[in-house]
Parts: sequence; structure tokens; C-alpha cells
Amino acid sequence: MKPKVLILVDWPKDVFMSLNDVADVGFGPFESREELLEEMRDVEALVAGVTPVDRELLENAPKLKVVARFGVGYDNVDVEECTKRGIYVTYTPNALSDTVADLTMGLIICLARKILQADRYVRTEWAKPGSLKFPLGVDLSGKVLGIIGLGRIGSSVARKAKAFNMRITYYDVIRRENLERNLGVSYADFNSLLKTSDFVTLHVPLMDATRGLIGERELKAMKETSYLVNTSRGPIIDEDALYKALIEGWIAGAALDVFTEEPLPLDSPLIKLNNVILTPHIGSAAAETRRRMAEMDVKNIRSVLMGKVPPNPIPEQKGLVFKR
Ligand code: 8YV
Repeated sequence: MKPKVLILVDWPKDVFMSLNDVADVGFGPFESREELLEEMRDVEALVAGVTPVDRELLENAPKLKVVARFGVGYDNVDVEECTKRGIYVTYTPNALSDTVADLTMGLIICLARKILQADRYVRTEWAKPGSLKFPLGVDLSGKVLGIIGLGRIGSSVARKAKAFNMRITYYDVIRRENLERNLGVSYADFNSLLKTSDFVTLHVPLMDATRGLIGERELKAMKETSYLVNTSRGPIIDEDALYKALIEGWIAGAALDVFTEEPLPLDSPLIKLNNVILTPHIGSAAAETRRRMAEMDVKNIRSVLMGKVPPNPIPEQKGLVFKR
């Protein structure tokens, strides 16, 4: 009997199916968590989207050898528990950096030039007699972009923003002097970055130290004319504080691709606001990118099923060899 691989993302099926020669490949989603847990009984490799891979799931998966995250963030995976049980956790770094950075730049431009409001204006107002003039936007050229987290995605954003002639500062827990030289960006401490940026963009992983990183104090420190962009993880921002900031004008606006609760509930107060752009967690959602991510997952799974160490273990598991 071939080992069972369970794929919890729905595309690209053909790439995942290429594991067919060594595995019995099955796909989610399931009607209920119970059904998923039942299915996990004989699964040896799991491709995980946003489903929590927590202790409960792992307890129901005695044969599991590898959790291949379909993405670069793995905050939904209980890494400690996986490591304790000798389960590899792999991810897809690099595959999506430019893609997330593209979205980030797109959101920045939309905020600066009010592109979404402009679209609504054309559909509902422009041709009406006596319609109000559409408000002016702002230039990107010469504006300060504050990047929080200068990793793979943050660096890609810096490269792209350079082409728009933005002045780029970054804050990171690790100062990256090589990158400063290579990218032409300057380091600022967290508070100075908030105070001086025209656009603040978040590119940090979700962990205890970054949960609620942007709250009331930080939003009040930002300029009233500034914009906040989040394509990382929802809980990095305290959403209640952001709502207050947006209605009380502490900042000019925000663009969010990620939320504390996803999908964003339709009764979220954010939905009623005009100075926020909302997208449905589409940072990596480009066809070529998703195929690259799936191919990496497939390689990682193939390695583990063949008794080898996977090529893309998460940093916490680098150098670890599990014999099961
Ligand atoms: C999602 C992401 O994982 O890379 C990440 O961490 O957030 C995205 O790529 C993907 O959309 C979930 O299936």
C-alpha cells in the first residue's frame, strides 16, 4: 500500500497529483473538523494551507511524517509539538516574495492615488450633474516608506519601491548592514520609523513578539497623513485600535490583505470605512507562484517519503534528522 498524502489546498491539483507514483494522494476540504481528524489517522504527509495544525490534529495523526506548509508563514503549525513527534515542517520561502511585494506596491499605489475610490466614483458619481470633484492623491516620489521587517519580502518591497523613487527606511530586530548598502535603505528605530514614514508596511512573521505590534500607541505615533499596509498576518495589528485610528483620523488610511479573523466577517466595522482597502489574503495568489509553491511542497514530501531530509525545513528544524 502506498503512503497517504493529504492536500488541504485546492489548486494546482496536477502538481500535487505528480506524487501519485509514490503516494496515494487525497484532497480536502472536509465538511467538519471531525472528518478531517478522522482522515488524519493514516496520513503520512500533509499539505497545509490555513488549517491549524495543532496538538489535537497531531494527536490524531500517528503516522504523520511531514507537514508541508503551502506558504512561507507557519504560525498555524505547532512547531514544538511537530518536532517533539519527529514530524518535519517545511515551507516555501522565496517562491512568493516578489508576488507579495507586488501586491504591497499595488496597495501603496491604490492608497496614494485613491484608485479604488476613483473606480467607485466613475460608477456612481462622475457623470452626475454637479458631482463633487474627485479628491487629489499624493505622489510616491520622495515619500518615506517605512518597512517593518527587512526579510525576503520586505527586501523585495524595498527594491520595487526604489523604482518609484521612494526614500526607504526599515526597522528589523536584526540590523542588516549589508542589505542597507545593497538596497540603498537606511535603518531607523521602531519609533522613529513610525513617526517619519508616509507609508508603513509590515513584513514580519506572526509570533509572540509581533502579535499586536501595531496598537494604539504606534498608530498615534504615525503621521496623520500616513498610510498603513499589512500583507503579513492580521494579528500583527490590533484591529480595534486600527478602526479607531481610521475613524478618528490618527492616520489617513490603510490597506489590509490579512485579518485577525479570516474570512473577515461581513459585519466587521472595517467594511463600512472608505479609507481602508480590503483584499482577501491574496498575497501569494498568482498562478505561477502558487505552482512554484506546490512544486516545493511536492519535493519536500517526496524527500521525506523516501527517507531523506526535506530541502526546505523551517529554520527551527534546520539540521534535524528524524528517523521514523
Ligand atoms: C497562504 C501565506 O499561505 O505564504 C504565506 O504564509 O500567507 C499565503 O501564501 C496561502 O494563501 C494559504 O493557502
